[in-house]
Amino acid sequence: MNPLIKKTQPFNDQKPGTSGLRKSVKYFKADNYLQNFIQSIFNCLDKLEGSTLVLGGDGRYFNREAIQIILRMAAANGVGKVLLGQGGILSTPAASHIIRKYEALGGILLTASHNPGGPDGDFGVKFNISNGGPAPEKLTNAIFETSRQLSEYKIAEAQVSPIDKLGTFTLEEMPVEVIDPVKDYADLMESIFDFEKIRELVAAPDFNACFDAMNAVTGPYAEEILGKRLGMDKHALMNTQPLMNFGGKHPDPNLTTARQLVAKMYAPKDAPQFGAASDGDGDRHMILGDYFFVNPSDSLAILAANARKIPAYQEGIKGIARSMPTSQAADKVAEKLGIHCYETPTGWKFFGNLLDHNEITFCGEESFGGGADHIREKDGLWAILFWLNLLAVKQDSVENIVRKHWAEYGRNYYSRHDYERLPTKQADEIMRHLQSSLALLPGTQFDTLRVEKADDFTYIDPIDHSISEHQGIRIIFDNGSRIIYRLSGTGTEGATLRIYLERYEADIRKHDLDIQETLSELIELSVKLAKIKEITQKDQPTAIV
Ligand code: VG1
Ligand code: CO
Repeated sequence: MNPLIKKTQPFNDQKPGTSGLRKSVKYFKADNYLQNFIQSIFNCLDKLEGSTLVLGGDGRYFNREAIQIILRMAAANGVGKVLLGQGGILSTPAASHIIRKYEALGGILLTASHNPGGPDGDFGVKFNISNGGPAPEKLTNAIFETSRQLSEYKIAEAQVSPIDKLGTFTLEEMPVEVIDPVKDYADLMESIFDFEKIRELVAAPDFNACFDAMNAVTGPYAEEILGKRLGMDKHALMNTQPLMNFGGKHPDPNLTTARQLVAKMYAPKDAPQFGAASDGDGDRHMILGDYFFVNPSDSLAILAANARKIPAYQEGIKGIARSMPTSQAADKVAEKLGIHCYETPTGWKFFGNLLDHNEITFCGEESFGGGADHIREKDGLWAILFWLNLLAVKQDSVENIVRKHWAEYGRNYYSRHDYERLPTKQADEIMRHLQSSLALLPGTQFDTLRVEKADDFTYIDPIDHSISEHQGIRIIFDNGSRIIYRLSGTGTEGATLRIYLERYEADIRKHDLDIQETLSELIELSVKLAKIKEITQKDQPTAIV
């Protein structure tokens, strides 16, 4: 084979963020933008020649075209074999599992996760390493440096690969195996949870559940696992057809964007007992009860506290990790269990080392992310199946399980206020201003709140000792309350400032208060300390999660 060597100009903006490179589709469709990034990944992989790579995506607009390009580039770069999800489909957790199961060198995942899709939406590329997890910072930095100097890329002659039919074909000399995107993952889930028990629950006449795939990648997974294997009714599975533009909706499972599901679960009459949704690429989860929302930070804590109820975790869990802005609810559980709770920067890549070295079994993030050591990505359906298994064992409602948890451990009132699409200059000014005020804050009293500690979070990986700086401004008060500020690394337009607010309440008589009201003192202070109004002229956040 004679690969074509194409001359190209480097781009200076291909720095992967919290979870891969995300840009609007227009960027990725522009001349050589995708090609350059893929070649930059390939140039950074020592053992690429002859290796096996996994390829697939969340099915969004440009997924199929991108797959054709990447296959031709893989063949030209000497890749030994590609395992491709049929039709170009692989959820992020399924891709992670397949990389591990078939001992691939890594995988290229085409997704912009919860960002909207379509010709005017976003696209994204992630590289995952052989443990199945997102590339660590050392590698993403190397890819970025390579992309800034790239002058050529390799691609095989144009030809259309048949990506929809199961089986193997060859592209030049490279075999491409088109695999069922669902089966391996569904088997893995069946090996973790008690499907028999969940089937009984689902079949019970007084139990109704519903799941919203939001026209994103989890649709086929839900149909197989929740529908075929667990017996959930067709009508209980909503929006299971993956669409290139997600039906024009925002595939983000939260109370604002998952409107259809929320309307069902908050109906005044006959609401199901259990509701769940996942995001564009299937790694997030939202859990709802009848007229009840489970905060994702609480979800992690509750799963950890109840781990022994699940077949795979009967022996108990080794440790927990949560991203720094995630509420400290999991810490209370770890304390009681006598295990360690690690605090890592935002993004799943920081959990990989802890999982690989058996330091932790569960990990999670406030942004609707939860997962365990079965793969190296967060896993939406895993968390949903966990909850179903728990409901089946406990024979109790979602709300009761959460309330009993608060009664035992206390409640961490929690909310995130986002200021989206700020001019980058304003966002940087806010962060600079906060950084410069850190030294003076400790010891300062603001009404009932006294600052105990204020810093810019630095993480030292306990396994490889790599250092990650500037991972968020933390203001910690002596009653355990916290205000955290950080800039999003997944947005594609301007800058998004996230403010995370948390207040702990041990008193069970105060577990039924309004969240925003309970946090109001912290909210006001967070706006004042960061000079939000002066710098942005904004009175309100654009989103409250
Ligand atoms: C957001 C979340 C973070 C998550 C990341 C990727 O990042 O806050 O917790 O790991 O998205 O998730 P950021 O930098 O915008 O805050 V996904 O499901 O979008 O791949
Ligand atoms: Co996602």
